[in-house]
Amino acid sequence: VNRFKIIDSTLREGEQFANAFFTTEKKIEIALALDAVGVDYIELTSPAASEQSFNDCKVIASLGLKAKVLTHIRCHMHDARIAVQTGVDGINVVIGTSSYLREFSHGKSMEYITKTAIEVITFIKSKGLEVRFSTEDSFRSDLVDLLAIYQTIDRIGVNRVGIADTVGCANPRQVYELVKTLRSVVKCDIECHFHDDTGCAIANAYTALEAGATHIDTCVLGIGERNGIPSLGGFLARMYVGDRDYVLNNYDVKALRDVENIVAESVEITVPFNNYITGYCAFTHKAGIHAKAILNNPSTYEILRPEDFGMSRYVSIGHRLTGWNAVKSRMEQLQLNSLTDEDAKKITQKIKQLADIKALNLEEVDLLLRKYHTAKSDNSH
Ligand code: HCA
Ligand code: CU
Repeated sequence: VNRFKIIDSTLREGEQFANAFFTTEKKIEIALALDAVGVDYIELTSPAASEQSFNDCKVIASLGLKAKVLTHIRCHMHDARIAVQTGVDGINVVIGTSSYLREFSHGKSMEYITKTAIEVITFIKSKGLEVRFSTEDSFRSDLVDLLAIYQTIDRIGVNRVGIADTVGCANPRQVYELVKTLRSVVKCDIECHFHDDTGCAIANAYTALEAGATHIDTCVLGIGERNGIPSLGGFLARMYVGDRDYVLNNYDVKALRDVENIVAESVEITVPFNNYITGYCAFTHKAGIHAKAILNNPSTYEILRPEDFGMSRYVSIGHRLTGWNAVKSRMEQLQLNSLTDEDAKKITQKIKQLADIKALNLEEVDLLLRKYHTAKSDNSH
C-alpha cells in the first residue's frame, strides 16, 4: 500500500461538524495551510448550498494552490450547472443508494439514479473537469445494484468512483471485500470515505487501500458530521508506518500542527490529548522500563520519529514509576557530571518516596538534583 492520494474534506465534510462556521477568510487560511501539508485535493462545500458557498468555491479555486480543488454536489443537473461555473478542477458527485435513503430521503429508483448520473457526469466531462461518482451509504446498499451502477459509470468514463460509509457501520473486513470486488469490475480510480462512529475510520481507510482503493477522504482533526471521518494526521501516521519515505517525500508532515491549530481554534475545540502525532502526550514516555530503552534507542518504543513531525520526545521522570536510568539522563542534561550511578539510584528512591505523595514536575526534579549535587560538592571540599 504505497501509493495513495488524499482528498481533504475539512472545507466540506468538516463544515458539517457541529461547531463549524468558516468565514471566507478562514476557509482561505485553512486551504493555504492544507496546501502547505501537501494534500492532493481540497474538497469544498457545494456551491448550491448558499450564495456564500458559491463565492467561496470561486475564491478558493482561484488561489492557485498546488492541490486540486474539488466541490461536492448531489447528483442533480441543477447542482452540476452551478458547480461548473466556479472554476474548480473537479466535481465529486454523490447520491444515496441504500434502501433507507431511497425510501426515507430522495425516494428515487435505481433506474432513475443511473440515468441522472450519466447525464450529470457527461455534462461535467464536457466542461473538461475531473469527475467522481459516489454512492452514499454504500455498505447498506444492495451489492448487485451498486456494482451495476459503478460498471455503467466506469464504461461511460469517470476519473473515480467512490464508496462512502456514511453511517460508520463498516468494519475493515467488510471494507476489504467491497473494495476488492469493486476493484475487479471497474478500471477507474476508487475513492473511499469512512465515518468514525465506531472508531474504524482510519483502519477502514488503510484496508481500502490494501484492497485497491486509490483516494482517501480525510479531515483535519477528523472533524465532520457526527464524530467525523479519518483525521488527516492520523491517516498520515498510519501510512508513515508502512512507507516513511513515501509519506515524507509527498507530504510536509511538519505543517500538520499549524493546520490543526487553525482548525481547532476555528471550531472551538482543543487538540485532543490523545491526538495522533500532535497530542500533548504523543511522544511522552513514562514508565522507567520504557524510559531506559528509549534513551538507549528510541525505536524500542517509538514507531513515529518525533523529529520527522517537528515534535520532540519527552521522558517523564517525577513519578513513582520512574527509573534511575531516566534520572541519570536528566543529570547529564543538567551537566551535573560529578554525580555517579549510585547517586542516581539514591535520588531515584527519594523521587519515588516523594511521588508516592504527589507527582513532581520537572522543575521540582531538577531542584532535587541540583541540591544533591551542591551538597555533594560541599562535602568533598
Ligand atoms: C453525507 C455525504 C457524505 C458523502 C461522501 C462522499 C457521506 O454527508 O451524507 O461523497 O464520498 O458520508 O456519505 O459525506
Ligand atoms: Cu461523510
